[in-house]
Amino acid sequence: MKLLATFAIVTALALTGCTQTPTTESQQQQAVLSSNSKISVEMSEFSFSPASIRLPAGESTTVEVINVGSMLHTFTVNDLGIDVRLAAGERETITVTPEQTGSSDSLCTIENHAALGMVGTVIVE
Ligand SMILES: [Cu+2]
Repeated sequence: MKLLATFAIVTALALTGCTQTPTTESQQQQAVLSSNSKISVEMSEFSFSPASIRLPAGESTTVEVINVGSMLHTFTVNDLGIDVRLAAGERETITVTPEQTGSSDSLCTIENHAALGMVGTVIVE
């Protein structure tokens, strides 16, 4: 909180103390914030919810993977280098910036979980 308050004061001084295009820095920060969207994927026996997710190409997306089931699961997307392994009740947040558009398979790599339904699709567009 202390850091935030200090930042706000500094920003206010910068805005009032300068008459020439003082907003460049804050405009850049807003662009970064707006391009970073967030998606959640829940894992359980034996499915991903949602099974299909969409990611914007060339942009950073935060993906929160949550294991709401009672067994060990993974959220694995080989094409995108994603391999999140979580025990029951665990969650992990990753950041993905896919460069190429297209469709990739997601799956759980534990035993026969994929065959039982733990498969999905990641669409980069
Ligand atoms: Cu699994």
